[in-house]
Amino acid sequence: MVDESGELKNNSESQHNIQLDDSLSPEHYDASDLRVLEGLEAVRIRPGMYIGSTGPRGLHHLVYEIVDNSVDEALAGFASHIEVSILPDNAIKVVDDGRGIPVDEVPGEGVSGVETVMTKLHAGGKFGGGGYAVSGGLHGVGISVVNALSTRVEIEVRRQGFHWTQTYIDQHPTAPLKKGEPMAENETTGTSVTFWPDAKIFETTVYDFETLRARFQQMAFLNKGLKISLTDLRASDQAHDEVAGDDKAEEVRTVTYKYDHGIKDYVNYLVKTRKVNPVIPEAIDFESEDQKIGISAEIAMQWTTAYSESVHTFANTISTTEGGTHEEGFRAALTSLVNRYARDKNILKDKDENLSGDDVREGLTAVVSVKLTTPQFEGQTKTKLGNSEAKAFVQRVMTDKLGDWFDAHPNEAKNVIQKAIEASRARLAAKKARENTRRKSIFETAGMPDKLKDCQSNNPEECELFIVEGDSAGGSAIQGRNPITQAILPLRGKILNTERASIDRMMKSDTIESLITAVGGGYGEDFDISKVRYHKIIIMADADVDGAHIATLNLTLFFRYMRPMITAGYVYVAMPPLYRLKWTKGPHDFVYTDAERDRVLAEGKEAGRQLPKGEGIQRYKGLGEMSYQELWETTMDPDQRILKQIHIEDAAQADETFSMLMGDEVEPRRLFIQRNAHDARFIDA
Ligand code: 0RA
Repeated sequence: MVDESGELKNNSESQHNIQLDDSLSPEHYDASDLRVLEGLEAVRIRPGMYIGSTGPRGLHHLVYEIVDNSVDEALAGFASHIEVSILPDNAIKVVDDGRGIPVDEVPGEGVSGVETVMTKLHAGGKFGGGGYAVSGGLHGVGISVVNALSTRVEIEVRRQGFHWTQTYIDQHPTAPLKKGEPMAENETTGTSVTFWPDAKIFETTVYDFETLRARFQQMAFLNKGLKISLTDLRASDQAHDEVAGDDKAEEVRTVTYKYDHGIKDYVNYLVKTRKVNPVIPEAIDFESEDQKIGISAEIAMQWTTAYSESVHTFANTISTTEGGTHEEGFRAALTSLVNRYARDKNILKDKDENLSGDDVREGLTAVVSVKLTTPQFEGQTKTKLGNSEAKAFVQRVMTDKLGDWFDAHPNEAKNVIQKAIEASRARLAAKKARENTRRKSIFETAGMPDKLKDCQSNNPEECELFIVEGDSAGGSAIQGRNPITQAILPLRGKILNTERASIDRMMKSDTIESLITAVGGGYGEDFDISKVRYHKIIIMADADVDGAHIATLNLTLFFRYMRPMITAGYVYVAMPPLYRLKWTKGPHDFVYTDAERDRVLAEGKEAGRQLPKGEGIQRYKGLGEMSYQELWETTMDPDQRILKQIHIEDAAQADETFSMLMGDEVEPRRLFIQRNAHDARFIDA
C-alpha cells in the first residue's frame, strides 16, 4: 500500500529526551531495573532505528512485532490461532495458543524467561527455541522493543499447568512473574500480551483498523492454515477519527482470516479483486524446500486477461517491494522456460523474435514467497532481498515445477504462450507507432511534446514536472512557475485508464505518449531511471473527487509502467488549498481542510485578528479559478506548497487499491488521496 500518512517527526532525536526512570518508586520491583535501563533506553532514545519511525507506521509496527512472535510459534507447529484486539483506549491485545513464553528462570539471567524476553533486546529465540523462526517484521527486534516504547505492558502466559502474569509500567516490572490459578481442563497453553504505546514517543497512538486488517489478511495468506482474527473494541466514532468526514456509525468490527491453500488463495483473491478473467482454469501452485541451505519457496500464478502484470514477492512474510534475488530467479526462469517451450512446440517460429519478459508476464498475477533462515534485506527501504542462494533456488524450483506443469497441461500452456505472443505483437506495434511519432516530432525541441513547457535547467535533480489538469490551470501554472526548474505539462481532460488498455492502445493515446516522452525514461521493462529528466513529478489536480480521479489515473500509469519512479520517491501529488482566510491585518492564511479552517479561524480570533465582513473566507473551487500568483503561492512555491510523496509500502496492497480505485465508486478515491499520501512539507524544505 501507499504510505498511509505523514510521519514528520520521526527519528528526530531531540524530541525524545525522555526521562527513563521517573517511574521508579519504592513499591516497584527492582531486581531487574538496571538491565531494563541498559538496553531499552537505547530504544527510547532512537526509536526510529528499531521500528522505522515514530509515526503511524512505527505505531502499527509494534503490533507486528508481537504478532510475528506468535506467527513463529505457528510456523514451529505449536500455535494455530492468533487473536488481536484493539481495546477502547487504543491498547493492543494479542493472544495466541503457542507454547507460551518460558516461565522458568533462565540460567545466567537470574530472572524468568518472560522477564528476559521483555527486558533484553534480541532475546527472542536465544533460549529454549532455536527452531525455524522465519517470520519477522522490518527489523525483527522483538517484544522488548514494544516494552521499551509502551507505558504499560501486561503479560499472561499459560504454561506448565498454570497462569503466569506480570505487569510492566514504564518498562519496569512491578513484581516478579506471578504464578496464579491452575489452567482449566480445556485450556491450551499460550501467551497474551497487552500493551499501551507511549504517547510521549509516538505522534499518534490511534490505531487504524484497515491498516491492521490488511496486514493480517496478508499474513494469513502467507502462512497457510493459520487463523488470525482482529476485533475493534473502540467506540465507532473513535475508530474512524483518522479519516476526516467518515463518521458512519458501525458496531464492533471483527474479521477472521484463514486460508488453507495459502498463496494460491492469495492469487485467486487478487485476480478476483482485479475483476479480470483467468486464462487457465486453475491457478498453478507449487512449493519446495531445501533444508540443507535453509530455504523454502512457495509460488502461485495465474494468467489473466489484464494487460499489466501483478507479481508480488515476499521474504519471511515481509513484502519485498523492491524485489531482489527471489524475484530475479522467478522472472529469469519464467521467460526462458516459456521461450524454450514455445520453440520446442513450434508455436514460436524460427523467424519470430524471442518473447520478452514483459510479454510473458502480461496479465500474470503471481505470488512468490520465500522463507530463509538468514535473510539479507537491502535497498532504500530495506525491502529488497539480497541472498544470492534465493535466486538459484527459485530459478531451479520454477524451471522444474513449471516445466512439469507445461508438459502435463499442453493445451493450457498453449493458451499462455498465445497470450504472450499477442502481447509481443502489441508491443512491437506500439514501438513502431512511437518511432513514427518520434520521426514526426523531430522538428520539435529534442523530440519533446508540443504541450510541454520545459524548464531551462538540465539537471534532473533540481527539475520538477507539473502534470496539470486542464488548459486554464495549465496557463496559470506556466505564468506562475519558476521557469528555471519547473516544467509544465498541461493535459486536457482525463488520461486513459491504463488499467484497462492494452499497451498499443495506450501508446496511441497522445496524452500518455507525451507524458512518457516528457519523463524521459521509457516504460515497462525498458524503463531506465537514469534517463529521467525530472526528479519530481508533481501531479496537480483539483482538491475534489474529480481531481482525485485524475490523480489516480496518473498514479496508475506510473505504478504500472514506470514503477521505479515511485520507488525512488520521485512522484508527488500537490495539495491545493481549499480556502483562503483574508485577515484584515497581516498575511492571509491558506488552509487545506475544513478542520484546519475551523482551527485557524479560532486561533486567529483568539489572537484578536479579524476577517473583513462578507468575503473573509474565500473558497477555491478549482485550480483553474486561481490567478497565477495564487497558484504559485499556494501550490507551486517550494517554500510554501504542500506536496504528498507517494510511497509503495506494499505492492500487493497497492495493486488491489488501484484496481479498486479504477472502478466506478467515487468515495474510495477521495479517501485514497486523503489517507495514502505522505506529507512532504519537510522533505521539500
Ligand atoms: C521465547 C522462547 C520460546 C517461545 C517464545 C519466546 C514465545 C514468545 C511469544 C510472544 C508471543 N507469543 C509467544 N510465544 C512464544 C520457546 C518456548 C519453548 O521452547 O517451549
